[in-house]
Amino acid sequence: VEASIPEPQRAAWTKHQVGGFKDKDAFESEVVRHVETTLARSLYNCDETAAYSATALAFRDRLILEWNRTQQRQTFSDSKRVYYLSLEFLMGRALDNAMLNVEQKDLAKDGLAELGFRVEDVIQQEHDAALGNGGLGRLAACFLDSLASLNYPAWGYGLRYRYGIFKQEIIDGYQVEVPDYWLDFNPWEFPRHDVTVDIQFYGKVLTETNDKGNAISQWEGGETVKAVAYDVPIPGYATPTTNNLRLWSSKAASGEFDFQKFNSGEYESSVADQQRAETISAVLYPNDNLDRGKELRLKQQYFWVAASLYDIVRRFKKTRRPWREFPDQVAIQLNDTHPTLAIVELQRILIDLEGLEWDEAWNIVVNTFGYTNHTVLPEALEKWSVPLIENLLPRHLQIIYDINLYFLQTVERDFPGDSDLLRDVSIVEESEPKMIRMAYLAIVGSHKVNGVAELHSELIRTTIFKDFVRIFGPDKFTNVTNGITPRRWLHQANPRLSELIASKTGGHGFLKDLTALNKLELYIDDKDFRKEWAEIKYANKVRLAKHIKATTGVTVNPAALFDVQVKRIHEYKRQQMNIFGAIHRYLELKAMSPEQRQKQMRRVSIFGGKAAPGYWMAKQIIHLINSVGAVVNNDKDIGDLLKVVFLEDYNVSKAEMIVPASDISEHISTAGTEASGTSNMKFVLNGGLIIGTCDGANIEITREVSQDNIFLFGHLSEEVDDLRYAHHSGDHVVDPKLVGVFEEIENGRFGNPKDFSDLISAVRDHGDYYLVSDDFSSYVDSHAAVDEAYRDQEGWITKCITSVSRMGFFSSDRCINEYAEGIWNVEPLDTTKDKTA
Ligand code: 4GP
Repeated sequence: VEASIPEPQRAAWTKHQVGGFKDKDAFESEVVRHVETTLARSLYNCDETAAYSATALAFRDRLILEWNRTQQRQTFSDSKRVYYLSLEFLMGRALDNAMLNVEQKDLAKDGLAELGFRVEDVIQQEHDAALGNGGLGRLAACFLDSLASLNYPAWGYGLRYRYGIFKQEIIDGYQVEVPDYWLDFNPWEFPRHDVTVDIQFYGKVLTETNDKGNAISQWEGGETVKAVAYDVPIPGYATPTTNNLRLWSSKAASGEFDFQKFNSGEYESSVADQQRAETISAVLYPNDNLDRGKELRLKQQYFWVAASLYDIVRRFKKTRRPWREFPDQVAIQLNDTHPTLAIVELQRILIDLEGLEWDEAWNIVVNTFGYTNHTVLPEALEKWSVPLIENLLPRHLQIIYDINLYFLQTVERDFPGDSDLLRDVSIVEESEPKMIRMAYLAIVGSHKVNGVAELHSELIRTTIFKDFVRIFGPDKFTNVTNGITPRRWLHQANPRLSELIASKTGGHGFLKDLTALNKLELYIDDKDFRKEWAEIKYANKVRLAKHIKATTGVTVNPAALFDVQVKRIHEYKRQQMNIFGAIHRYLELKAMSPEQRQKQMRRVSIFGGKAAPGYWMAKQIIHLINSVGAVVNNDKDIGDLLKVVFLEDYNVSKAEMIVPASDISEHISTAGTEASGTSNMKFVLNGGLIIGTCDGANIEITREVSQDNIFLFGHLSEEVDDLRYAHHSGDHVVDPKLVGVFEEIENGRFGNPKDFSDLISAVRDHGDYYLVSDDFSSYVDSHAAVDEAYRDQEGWITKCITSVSRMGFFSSDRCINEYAEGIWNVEPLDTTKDKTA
C-alpha cells in the first residue's frame, strides 16, 4: 500500500513538522503538556516520578523525529546496513544519555529547575533497562552508541524480555533473587503493532521432487507464534543520526484467547495458549559465561533470529536487487553463538522459499555473516542436542546436516585420510545424544571470526579453533579489541572530570576522538589542574561513601584507598582470591601493635556483582564477603583501617557511580580465562589504576599506559596447564598465607565454617582449577605495592593522569571502525546531505 503523502499535501505537513527544543521554554512547555495530558496529572500532584516520565516523554518525542529522518536517509542512500544480533543489550538508563547525546542537558537542567526539580533527582527515577547479564550485553550497548555516533546505518536486533536480569537483594549475607519489573513504565519503546512476523515451531518436513528432478522441502504444520516489534531509538552523540534497536516480543498468533473455551466455562485454559506464547520472550536467562541448553532458550533464539531475518530480508527485497547482491547490502554480526541459527535460517529462506541452488545460497550466507567469540570457557560453548532441534526445528536440522556434510567433504578433499580431523571439526558431535556444536556452525557459516582482545584472539586461534585455522587459513580469524563508549563512561558517569578534560583539550571533541586525551600529558605538572583532578576523585568517593552508608549502614572514610571489584561473580574472575586477600590483611592488622597498625594504609574493599541463581560456588563467595564484612567492620581494633562492603544489585547505573570513585580496581582472572574485560577500561578512563593479571585487555592496557602505571601479578597463560598438572600430580604445596586464611575460616571466625567449606576445598583438595593458591602470594605482594604507591599521593596522581591520557585506544568508536572496515565493509552516512523523496 502506498502510504506516502501526495505532493500537494506535503506543504501542510512540513509546516507542522516538529523540531528539537528551540530553548528552555519550549522544553518546559513539553514537560508540562506531558504531565497534564499524557500523565493526566497537574502541578498539584507532580512528584519526581511524574517529572521523570514527562521529561523522558519530551525527549523521546524529540528522538523519534530524528529517528524517522535517519531511517529515511538510510533508505534513500540505499547503502549497506549492519545488523547486530545480540540476545543481550544491557542499556542501563536512557534519559541522561539522551539529554547528553543531543547536547541539551543544560537546557533541561535549567528548565526542570524552573519547574521545581533537580535534574539529578529526576534522572534517578529511571529503572535500568537490564536486558543483559554482563560484559557481552554491555558491549552490545556500547556498540549501538558508537554505531549511531559515527553515523553508520545500523540496527540492533534483540528480545524484549518482560523480566530482565533479576534484582539482587542481600538478606542475612545471602543473595536473594527478585523479579525485575522494568516494563511497568517504559517511555523509550515504540510498540509497532503493524510490524509482526509469524514464527513457526515443531511440525514436519515434506519432501517432493519437482519437474526438474530436484528435491523440494517444505516445513509444515506445528505451532505458530507472533513476533511483535518494539523499537527503541538510539541517539548518536552530537549528530542527528538516531538508529534503531528492534526488540521482539512474543504473542499468541491466534487472537487473545479461545472464545469457545471461554464461553464453555474453561476460563483458565482459554488463556493458556496466549500465556504459552508469551513465555518465549518472558525471561532473560540469568547466566553469564554459561550454557544451560534449556528448550525454551532454543525457542527464544529461533524466535528472535527468524523474526529479525524476516525483517532484514523484507527490507532488502524492497530494493529489488538480485539475491547475489545481498551481502553488498547486508552485514550481520553474530554476538556470540546465540544467534547462530540465523545462518541456517537464511540458507533455508534462500533454498526452500526463494528457490536458489544450494551453492549460490551458501555463498551469500557466508559472505553475510561475521561471528564474534566472547569466551574460551568450555562450559560457555553452546551445544544443542540433536533430538531437541529435530523436534523444534526439523527442517533446520536437515540443513545443519547438509552444511556439515558439504563442509566435511571439503575437509576430506584437502586433508585426505585424516579421520581424527574430521571427527574433531564436525559440527555434529558423536555423543549420546548427538550434539550440534554451535561455535563450529558459526565459524563454517561466517566469513570472519573475531576474538575480543589480542590474547583471546590468539588463544582461539591456537586452542579451541585451531583446526579451523588449518582448514580455512589464518585470514578468516581476526582480532577486534573491545572498547567502551566515552559518552556514557566518562561524560555521563563523571561529568566534572569530563569538563576538566574539555577545558584542557580544547572542548568536547575528545568524546568523538578519544585519542585527543593525550593532550592531558601536557598538563601533568600543572598544579591547579592536579588539584582539581584530586578534588574530583575525592568528591566521587564522597558520593559513593554516602551510597555505601545508605545501603549497607557501614561508614567508610573517603580518604581511604577505595579498592573495587564489581562484575559478575565467577570462580574464574576470582572474587574468592580477593576476599581471601582481605582476610589476610585483616589477620595481619590484628597481629600488629596499635602503633604499627596506625601506620598502615586505610582500605575499603568494595565488592558488587550478581551470581547466577544456580551457581552454588558464586553464592558462597557472596556469603563469605558479607560474613567477613560483618566481623571486620565491627572490630574496634581495626576502625577505618579496613572495611569490607558488598554493594547490592550491581547494574549499569550503579557502575556509573562506582567506577569514578575507585582508586584501584581488581581484574584478577586466572590468566587465559577473561576474554577481554571492559570494566578495566572504564576504571582507568576515570582515573583509577588497576591491579590485574596478564589476561584479556589488561595486556593491551599495559601496553598503552606502560608497566609503571599498572599493578600486574600472577602467572601467565602459557604456564596454566603445567600448574594445573602440578596440582593433580601432588607437586603443589598450598601457599602458607592462604593456609593461615583457611584456618581462620575453619575456626569459625567468620561464622559457620561449613558455609564456606566448598570454597576452601576447591583450592586445597580439588585441584585448584583457578590457581588461587599459585597466584596468592604475588597477589598479596602486589597489594603491598599498591599501598606504597598510594602513600605517595603526588606520584599516584601522576600515574592516574598519565594513564587517562593514554586510554584513547579503548573507545568503542575505534572498535566499531575496525569492524566496519575489516569485517562489514560498510561506510558511515553523510548526515549533511539530507535527501528526501
Ligand atoms: C564476556 C567476557 O567474559 C568478557 O571478558 C568480555 O569483555 C565480554 O564478554 C565482551 O566481549 N563474555 C560474556 C559471556 O559475557 O556471557 O560469554
